Amino acid sequence: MLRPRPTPTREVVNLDGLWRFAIEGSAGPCPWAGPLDTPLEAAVPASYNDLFTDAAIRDHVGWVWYQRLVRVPRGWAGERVVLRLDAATHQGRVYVDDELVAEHQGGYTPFEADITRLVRPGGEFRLTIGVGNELTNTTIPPGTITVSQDGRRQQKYLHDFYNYAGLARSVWLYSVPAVHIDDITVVTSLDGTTGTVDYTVETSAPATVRVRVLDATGTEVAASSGANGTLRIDHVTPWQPGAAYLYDLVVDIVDREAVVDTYTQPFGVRTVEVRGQEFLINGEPFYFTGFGKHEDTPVRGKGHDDAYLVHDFQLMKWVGANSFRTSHYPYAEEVLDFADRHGIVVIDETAAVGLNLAVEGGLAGRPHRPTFSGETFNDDTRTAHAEAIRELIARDKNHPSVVMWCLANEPSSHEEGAREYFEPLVGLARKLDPTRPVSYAAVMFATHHSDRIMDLFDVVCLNRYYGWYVATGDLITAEAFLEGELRGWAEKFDKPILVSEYGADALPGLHSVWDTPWTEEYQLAYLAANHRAFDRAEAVVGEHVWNFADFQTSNGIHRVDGNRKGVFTRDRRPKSAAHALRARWTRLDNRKPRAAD
Ligand code: BDP
Repeated sequence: MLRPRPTPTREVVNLDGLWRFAIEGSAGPCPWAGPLDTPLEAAVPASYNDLFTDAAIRDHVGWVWYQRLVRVPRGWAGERVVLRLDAATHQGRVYVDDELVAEHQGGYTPFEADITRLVRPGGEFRLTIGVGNELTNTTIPPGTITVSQDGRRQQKYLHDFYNYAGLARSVWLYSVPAVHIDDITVVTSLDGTTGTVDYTVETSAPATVRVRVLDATGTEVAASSGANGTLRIDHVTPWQPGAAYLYDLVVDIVDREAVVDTYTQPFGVRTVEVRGQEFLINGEPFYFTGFGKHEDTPVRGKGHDDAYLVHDFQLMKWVGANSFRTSHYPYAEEVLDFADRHGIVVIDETAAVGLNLAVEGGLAGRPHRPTFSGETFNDDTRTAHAEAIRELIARDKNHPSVVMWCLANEPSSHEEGAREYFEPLVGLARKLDPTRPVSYAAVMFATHHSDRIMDLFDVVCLNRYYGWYVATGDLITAEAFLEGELRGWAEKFDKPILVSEYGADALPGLHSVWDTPWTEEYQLAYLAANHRAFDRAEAVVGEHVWNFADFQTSNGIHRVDGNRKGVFTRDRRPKSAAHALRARWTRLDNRKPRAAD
């Protein structure tokens, strides 16, 4: 799916700002049929939960309504008019005046509606968007709704981060010509100093397509015609981690000599490959340094914010991070565009976090309901999960920064039914994108002995908390356990290992000379113990600390004002660990440190 971009044949209007806002039941039975009767206004983009001081809004389970008036530019006569929501978390319903024009399930991928027949150039319409936040056993991510004894509906879920909801990304109105470009797919490879670019263009009707490649100076370096083909770029400048280089693919639909529609798709030329226990980018072994992140800031919740985007990337560069994982859902497209332009490597994850009922049994492994069964996560869950994979790949396939798909975070991969659940999903991801490795992030409970699915994937991604949830406060035992487990996975699967999570909570300002959990010193010592084990295990190709920054968690979990495993605080101040990571990572130059270094 193409991002809305202004081009000589397309115009884009951004609809962000203040919208009328109400929660279900507070604005009459049919709020889209007229002006929303409410004193409240909400900012878009932002999660709505932390904007107000009313707990009934923050804890609301169900639908909320956003409404505003929109004027269609008067120059759009003869054009198609399209509404685009970058995200509605987790369900969206869009009304133009009284008419339902789009419905969407899944809170982190975009959807659109062609509303041409309902609006007129120069005219105004009432745009109402319903956003639902309910999570069930057939949504991605999943959850359960319970009713308390006093009648309150409550949302439970199997992940720790707060269930922020609302319009957390931009809303757009844009125009396209009647015959237009629907989609573009670019796949690149390198052949010595020549870059090859396989492209496919989908159009709304049969049309004559012309393509050109422009380099970063705007000079044409290749051209062709036809809806698909291969372009060759001599003396190509590859896209590299830390040294981004982007070309533009300019796609035109032409009718004789007239350009009917034109769209510019940026792309980078690079290859990704897993070979033995190595992860190769452009044929070179790559060592991942960085973080699992969250879209999470004070007040805005999961609302996209360009200022935080710039600042977070500055901090990642400062600390020597060359990569991050979009834990635990697809991030705003602005983030991936920025990563493309700044040479940061991305592992792109679906929102399938919490497919794991073993967590109900806790670390002690008490009896729990089976994760994969008709009553728990079933065929309908998998159908929703498949759609999440389809929408993620459709949205992000052209980003050079994205080097791997992560299909799920911490599913119960050691339980019966896991293989039946995951095998078709891995097949789907490979069919949709045969060029990128596929992974999932494995939970502590699943060891190399008990896991049932790792052989289906390309990279062993491990979330491991030795020294925090296991062997708490005993880093000597933790280091030995960790090293043993890393060796076990390497021997059994002979694949690269990425430690996709490791971390310890730390309260900034809390200090101790002892190995005392929650102190800044303990977070430092914890990371150092982990690093020693990584450096001795040859198969480890990367380390993603959990988390980049402290983040908000649900009320139902024991945390001190959120998850404090951040290397930076929620307002992005470095803890002591940030300086230690900086010392380690800034001298690596994308290569694996050795135990002797
Ligand atoms: C891991 C989860 C992550 C949590 C983390 C933690 O993948 O989302 O925030 O644990 O407990 O299991 O800090």
